[in-house]
Amino acid sequence: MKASLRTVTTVESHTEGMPTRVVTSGVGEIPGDTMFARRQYFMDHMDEIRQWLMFEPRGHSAMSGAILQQPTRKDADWGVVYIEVSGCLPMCGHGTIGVATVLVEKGLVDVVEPITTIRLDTPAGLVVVEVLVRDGKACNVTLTNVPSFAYQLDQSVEVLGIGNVVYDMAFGGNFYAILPLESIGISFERSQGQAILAAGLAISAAINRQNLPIHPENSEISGCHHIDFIAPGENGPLHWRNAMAIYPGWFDRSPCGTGTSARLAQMVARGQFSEGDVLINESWIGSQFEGRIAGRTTVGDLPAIIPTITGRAWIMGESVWTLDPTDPFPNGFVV
Ligand code: PYC
Repeated sequence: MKASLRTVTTVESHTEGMPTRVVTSGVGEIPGDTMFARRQYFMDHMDEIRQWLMFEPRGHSAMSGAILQQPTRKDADWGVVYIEVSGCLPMCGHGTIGVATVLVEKGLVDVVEPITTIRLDTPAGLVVVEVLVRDGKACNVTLTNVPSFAYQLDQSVEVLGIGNVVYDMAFGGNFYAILPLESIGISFERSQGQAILAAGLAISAAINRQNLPIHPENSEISGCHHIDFIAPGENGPLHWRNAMAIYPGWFDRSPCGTGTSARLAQMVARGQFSEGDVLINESWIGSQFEGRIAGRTTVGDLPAIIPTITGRAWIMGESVWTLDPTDPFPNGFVV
């Protein structure tokens, strides 16, 4: 047997269609006193591990994952560093639902039925999840996300090849530009996928050049790489579909947890959503999350909500990844 430079184990899950490769061993403790610092260290010094596990041939153009860590804070059960093909997000909703499902179904937390509460130390702050468990199975996960807020409404940028584009900017753990897909003259159809992704990339480049969003309390969180193209659903005013176009050019297969949080904050700011309402947010592939408001707060000077997102994840298998020293693609590749 050939010597391996690295070996990691993962549990493979998907959240409403979107993969979360949960790294359960092999990475070790990432240096850093907070999960935000660990994420930064990982990006600066260990990014080849992300590339190895996310890029082809081990991953694909929409691959996503999470590295389990011991928490850096006493009030948390587990720490998480999110990884994906585009980089390391401070917070990821579908990833959190995948992680919680893995922690319960693999016995990595004390499981209490019917509700197991898990406190996760994420780079964006403490995220509490409640897992509905029946006979050891995680039936669904409700995460209480970080404070989410409408950052700027009715913004506009000039976009090469499209013209003037009007959007709202909101934060739900990442920044999201939200706009009706029909406002750029494209219909919500699978056949339009490439046109939507191209428009998303052009709009996010224009926003980051002309109107860069910066988190009011953490200037290290800035920029918008997620464009939330929305379209009405068929079941009333609180049912919406979304084509979530993400840099460098892929759709979230799930309805996007942090995107749903941002959307809730934007709807609240527009007076379209309030306590007691339930947003049904439907993904590009037709899977759904439910979004609710659990409370209100402020971020900097901005009114904010505490959103909850409910969705489901499934474990698909487990892997042991090794790296053959003669493998010509130790960091994978992107085509
Ligand atoms: O669920 O928050 C999310 C997410 C972000 C990017 C892909 N999924």
